[in-house]
Amino acid sequence: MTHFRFHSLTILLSLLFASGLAFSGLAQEAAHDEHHDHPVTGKKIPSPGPEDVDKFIKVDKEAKKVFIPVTATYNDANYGMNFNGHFKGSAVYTVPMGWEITIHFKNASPVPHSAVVVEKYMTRKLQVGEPYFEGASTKDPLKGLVKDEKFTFVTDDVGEYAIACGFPSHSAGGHWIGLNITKEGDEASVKFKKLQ
Ligand SMILES: [Cu+2]
Repeated sequence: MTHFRFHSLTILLSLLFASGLAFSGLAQEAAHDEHHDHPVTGKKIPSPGPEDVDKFIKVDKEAKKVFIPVTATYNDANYGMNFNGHFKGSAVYTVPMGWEITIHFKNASPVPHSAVVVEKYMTRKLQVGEPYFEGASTKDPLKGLVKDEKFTFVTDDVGEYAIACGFPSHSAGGHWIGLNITKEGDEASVKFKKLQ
């Protein structure tokens, strides 16, 4: 009987210890979410608004090609976790299916970032996974060590996608912008929400 009691106490203590560990894990995650660990969060310049769209897309309608410059940490919006000053889908590119997209990725901060095109719902995950379209990411997006790289892919499916940062937890923290591939249409465009 004594032995049994001792054993129950051990189990109880183990459970308490385990829940303590789980709690400290959550606390660490919360601290990470606030991004106190980012040393440089970008310049204090305004995010581009509707009047600036021409600087952030080049369209060749005849060739059905789009060129999109995408700078991570363009400014300090969202603790630097932005593309061209936008985050959480506040910029949305719209491109017809079958067109070719070239993304010119740049990282303006010493913090690792990357770009990978995934289905929009994937942005909520800790890791966004493989690019949806073949070739639609910077090299090794999980590590995000690329500073300047171009990649080209063909939009061979319709749907709501995101240009997301592949560095773990960044897209869940808002480091993504929208990319809609439409079935019809002969024009590509970008819309910027007005951010203060
Ligand atoms: Cu990032």
